[in-house]
Amino acid sequence: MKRTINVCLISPPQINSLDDRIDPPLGLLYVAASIRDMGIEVRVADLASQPYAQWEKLIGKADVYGIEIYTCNYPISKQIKKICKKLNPKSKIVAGGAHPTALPKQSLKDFDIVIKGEADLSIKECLKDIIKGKPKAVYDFNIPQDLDKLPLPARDLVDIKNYHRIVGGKLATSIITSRGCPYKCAFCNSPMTFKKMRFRSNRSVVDEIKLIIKRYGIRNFIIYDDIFTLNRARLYPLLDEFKKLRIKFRCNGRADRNNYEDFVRLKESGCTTIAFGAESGSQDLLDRINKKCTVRQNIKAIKDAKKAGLITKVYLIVGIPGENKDTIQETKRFMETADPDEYTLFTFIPLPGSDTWEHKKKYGIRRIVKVYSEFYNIAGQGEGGLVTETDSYDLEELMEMREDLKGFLTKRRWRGDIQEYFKRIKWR
Ligand code: B12
Repeated sequence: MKRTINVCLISPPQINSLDDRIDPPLGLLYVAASIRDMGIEVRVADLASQPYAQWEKLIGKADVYGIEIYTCNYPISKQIKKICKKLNPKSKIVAGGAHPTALPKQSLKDFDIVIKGEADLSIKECLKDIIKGKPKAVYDFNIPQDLDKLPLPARDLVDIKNYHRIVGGKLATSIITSRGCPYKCAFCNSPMTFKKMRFRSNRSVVDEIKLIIKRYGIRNFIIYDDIFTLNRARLYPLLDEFKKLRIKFRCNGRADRNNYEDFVRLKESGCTTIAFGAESGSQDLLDRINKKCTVRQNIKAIKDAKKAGLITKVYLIVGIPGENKDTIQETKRFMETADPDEYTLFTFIPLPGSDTWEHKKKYGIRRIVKVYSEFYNIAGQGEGGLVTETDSYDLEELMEMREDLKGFLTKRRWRGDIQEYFKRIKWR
């Protein structure tokens, strides 16, 4: 391999999605920034919403290609790899992201190199090895301990105004102020990819926001931390800074960790919407997935957050192992009692890297239809692949339960950004 190389990082499209150009590929932009820091030329090809006929042109010739792979994108990533090899048969294809992190051996059958977990540091080692002509097959977890030392995401490599995220009625963009999560919910891949919880300093977050305002004039944000509101000692001073910046934002909270005062402060600092992973109205199901939170806590948090003037959103999952007609009724009752403003309904999928994938028996998972393109969910629409059978349901029963819950949910009245967004895309 020659001494000077160039890299193209690729974000595959999400073909099942209603709209896959909703947020810029933030993780990929972090990786791009690290590569640029080495003085290596890097481009980003975000294939979201791009016609297939354009892919070859968008990807272009490079020495190294990096593809971000979620499980549902695995099949399409293999197609993308073929395009890359056609463009440059000598190129190396690096696979990263949630899926190769969870299933590195399998991923190596289709790609040249796998980087596990956060790639900010490993990508540098990997590219140096490629230049030397001796890359490893797998680069193991190399966790950045001090997030402040990482370069900010290379947002200039995409057109961030060409994404559709709406927060507070206006175009927004994504930021992340911490990585990882101290909880280990059985359905989530985050503990596998991030291993350890780390926070950025408030100064670094404020500097990034100021830069985005200055460069792009964007003042509305979606904060993608697994739980933004975890640590009051850092949260309250950060919210004071947000107030001064006059921004609007949306974030994820946690019902058992937040109280009314937190919600009031969030509201005062420009928070429009807070989302909780309520998942289900059945305490038994919450316990089964190690949620470490009660239905009562979820109800109280939603009521308190609404009282504080926030729009409240809940993430629900239908088909948690153990789900049956009775637990569906419990979820309906929960939604009636808590009365959140918005919801997203996901269909349960044992995602590679999650505990439900690793320990199927423990959760009574009888069957997984391993058609990876079906491992998707469409936010807001309640649509998603049906891939699991458990001790309490088969595929048909799962579909019936989902239709039942969807029927109930769509009859209720909702308010929030997602409704606004759906109005816009219907209108377009
Ligand atoms: C924000 C987010 C989204 C956003 C925006 C995604 C984006 N492109 O930024 C939206 C709403 C669009 C989205 C959609 C979906 N998401 Co999502 N999402 C997330 C979330 C909450 C945060 C991602 C993030 O920004 N993290 C912070 C950055 C720093 O980390 P990162 O993105 O992982 O990137 C690091 C590493 O992964 C790695 N890396 C990333 N890309 C690459 C590329 C290369 C070449 C290399 C070497 C390394 C590398 O290095 C990065 C820097 O350290 C994660 C959960 C989580 N905690 O990570 C889920 C998560 C990634 N999503 C997930 C899923 C399943 C989906 C959906 C299929 C819908 C769904 N929920 O079912 C869709 C499909 C999207 C698609 N394009 O195909 C799963 C993936 C699990 C899996 N095995 O596939 C996760 C892990 C959540 C979970 N349920 O466990 N998502």
